[in-house]
Amino acid sequence: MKHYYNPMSRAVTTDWMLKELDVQHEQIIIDFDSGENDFPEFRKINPMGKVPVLVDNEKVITEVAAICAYLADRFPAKRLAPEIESPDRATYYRYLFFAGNTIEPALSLAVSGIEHPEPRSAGWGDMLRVLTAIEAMTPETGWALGKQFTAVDVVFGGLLDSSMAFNMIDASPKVANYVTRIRQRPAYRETHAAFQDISG
Ligand SMILES: N[C@@H](CCC(=O)N[C@@H](CS)C(=O)NCC(=O)O)C(=O)O
Repeated sequence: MKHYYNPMSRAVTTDWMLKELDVQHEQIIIDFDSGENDFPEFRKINPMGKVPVLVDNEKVITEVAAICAYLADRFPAKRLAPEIESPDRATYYRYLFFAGNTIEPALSLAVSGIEHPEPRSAGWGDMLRVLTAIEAMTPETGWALGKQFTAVDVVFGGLLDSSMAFNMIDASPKVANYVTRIRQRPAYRETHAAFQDISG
């Protein structure tokens, strides 16, 4: 399994997922400064020229949430996904897609000081709605699906963590406490050395 990675990128989240699962992999560092993500051989693997990328059995997987969900299903004994028949699967998918489809674009626009002119047609609505949904979806205790830590906490929790570290959100006490629990996980700590300087 090959993991295309850069230590100051979203690939830290997939690296954390690999560490949670204790999966052996080849770590291939993509150096943005020398434009390695624009090299034709990398663009052939991911035409977006972005990391993370996971290659497993010659199959390419891109997008943080897709990689984490794939890995959770690939190593079911580690129980980082609810079983396929479990009713929790509904909530699981909801969080996985909410992170990339809704939180990410809303935050990207907000930090650039841009407001979408038509929140009703923008899939993410607006920042107020997104923050209200984050507050409602953040668990008071434990993890997003309850007692079981899952890939959702890596994806959704990881995004809240980096959003706080880069001052993109003003976290409520509930969100801050959840992120504190995230930051205490040994696999998180092992994979977020560069971020710990930022987040403290
Ligand atoms: N939607 C993608 C976003 C990936 C992404 O934006 N990666 C950034 C680093 S955090 C990147 O590779 N940027 C290099 C570029 O766009 O040139 C995902 O979830 O994986």
